[in-house]
Formats: sequence, structure tokens, C-alpha cells
Amino acid sequence: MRTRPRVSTEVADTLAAGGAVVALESTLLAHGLPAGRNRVVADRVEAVVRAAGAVPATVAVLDGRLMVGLTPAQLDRVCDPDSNLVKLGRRDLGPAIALGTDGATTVAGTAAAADLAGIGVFGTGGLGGVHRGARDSWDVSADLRVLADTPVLVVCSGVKSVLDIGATLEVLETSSVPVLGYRTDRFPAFYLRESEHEVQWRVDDPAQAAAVVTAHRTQVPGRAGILLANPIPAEHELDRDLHDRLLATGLRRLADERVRGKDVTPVLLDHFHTGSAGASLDANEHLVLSNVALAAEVAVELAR
Ligand code: PSU
Ligand code: MN
Repeated sequence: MRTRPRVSTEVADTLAAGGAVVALESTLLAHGLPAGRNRVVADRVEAVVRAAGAVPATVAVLDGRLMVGLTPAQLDRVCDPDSNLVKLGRRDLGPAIALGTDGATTVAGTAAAADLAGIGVFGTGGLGGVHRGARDSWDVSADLRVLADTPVLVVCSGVKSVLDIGATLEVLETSSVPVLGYRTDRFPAFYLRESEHEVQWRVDDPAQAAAVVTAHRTQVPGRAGILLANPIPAEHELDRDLHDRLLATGLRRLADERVRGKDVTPVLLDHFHTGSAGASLDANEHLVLSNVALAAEVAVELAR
């Protein structure tokens, strides 16, 4: 029998009443943002979800328990660097639960937990994807595999330009994951509003997004998720020249320091945050807030 995740009372009650819930990941807090700032962002993210009329459900593994919906004290633990949380994809959930490990869930781990808990909408920053040079390294984020068979709507700002965006979109197509642009015809590149890649499907309001989710879930076979790509708000977009410079030096640093596996994303994020004197940090925070707000609006539409 499948063990249920530990769903907080508030989240469980809301789901039972057919209300709107938005799943949130903890890796972006524990491994994507610096200590201190991460705790501030955790509160802001939950506040934005509530302001839009939904209940936030942050996911993490604490003392070997898969938690959906965290208390402020549990968020403190997630954001405290002394907690030494492990980064957990879906494949890591079993070991972490059995061995009593504390861990932060990625998009893959969070989407899996959301699905188990009966939550269909998830807001985050960026999705993992196909890394540049994946032909040799085989580094393709498990986020893509999990989206292929987990019926959760993921609202994000595309993928970072440190990835191979074209290859990432190809894998999403192969996986039969619909990709929707939110008020855009271009796939966003995290810090930048646009990549050179187009998206085929565009929605212009939360109701349209919800209608696509409903049609996909009720009239299309398979268990694929959906990606709703929401560009970073224009006023928070990173300067393109600064972005291009940091991207070049960041890629060089990865090669020089032989960074591999699950360390790649955190090292690159830190490179951007340090090299942009915090500008990328502001960008990161604002795109997450914008995505979770949109996720909450779609969740409210779906709960109607
Ligand atoms: N992209 C970001 N910030 C992040 C991540 C991705 O801009 O914090 C995190 C997410 O949790 C995502 C994970 O699921 O990195 C992907 O890691 P990997 O590439 O190791 O699969
Ligand atoms: Mn990887």
C-alpha cells in the first residue's frame, strides 16, 4: 500500500472542501537562495498564494516524513543552512523517508508529493532541463521525466539559459507535456523574458489556463503534467549584457571546477547572485512571486 504524505490539517481540509491549493518546492529555498533571504522569500511566497485565495503547501522531507504544508517552524528548518538539507528528486524520496533524512524537494520531488496529496497546481521558479553538453554528460533533469507522468500543472519562468533550451523543449514534446506561454508566444529563459524559442500554445488569463488543464486532464489519455511558462515581470528582467557575461563565466567555472550532477544548478545560481551583486537574486524572487500568484489564480479557477 502506498503511504500517504503527511498533509497539514489546513491543506487537507481545503482539499476535502474542493478549495484551491498550490504546491511549493523547498529546493529553491534551501539550495537556490542564500540563507536569510530564503526565509523572507518563503513567507512572501506563501502570502502571495493566500492573497490570491489559495492555500500554500510547501513540500519537504523532515525526520523522514514527506510533509505537504509546513508550519513556520518547519520553514525555519528548511531555510536554516545548519539543517544541511539534502536535495531530493523523486528517486530520493524512498531513501530519505526510510533513512530519516531531512531534505528539500526539487520540482520532480515536489510534483510527485503534490500528486500523492491530490494537489494539481504547483508554482515555482525554474524547471530543470537538458544541460548543454548532455550528449556527453547525459545530464537531463529528472524534472522532465517526472512531468511526463505526473498530472500536475507546473507554473514557472521557463528554464535558465545555462541549459540547452531547445533540447529541453524537444524532450517535453517527446514526453507529451503541453507547454503554454502565459501572455507570450516565446518560451521564457528565467532571468530573461524571452528565449529564441517559440511556444505553440498561448493563454492570456487564468481562466483560459484552467480550461486547458481541465481539457487535458479529462479528455486526453496519459498522465502527463502541463507546463505554464510565465515570463519574469518586465521591470525585474536581468540586463541582457550582464546576463550573457555571467552565463559565459558561469559555464567556464562549471568546467574548470568539474561541477557535476545535482551541484550544477546551485553553483550556477550562486555564480549569478554573486556576479550580479544581487540583481539576479531580486529577479529570482520576483519571478517566483509572479509564478505562485498565477498558480494560485489558476487553482482558484479550477476550484470553481
Ligand atoms: N532552477 C532554478 N532554481 C532552482 C532550481 C532550478 O532557477 O532552485 C532547482 C529546482 O528545484 C529544480 C532543480 O527542480 O533545481 C533541478 O535540479 P537538477 O538540474 O539537478 O535536476
Ligand atoms: Mn542534473
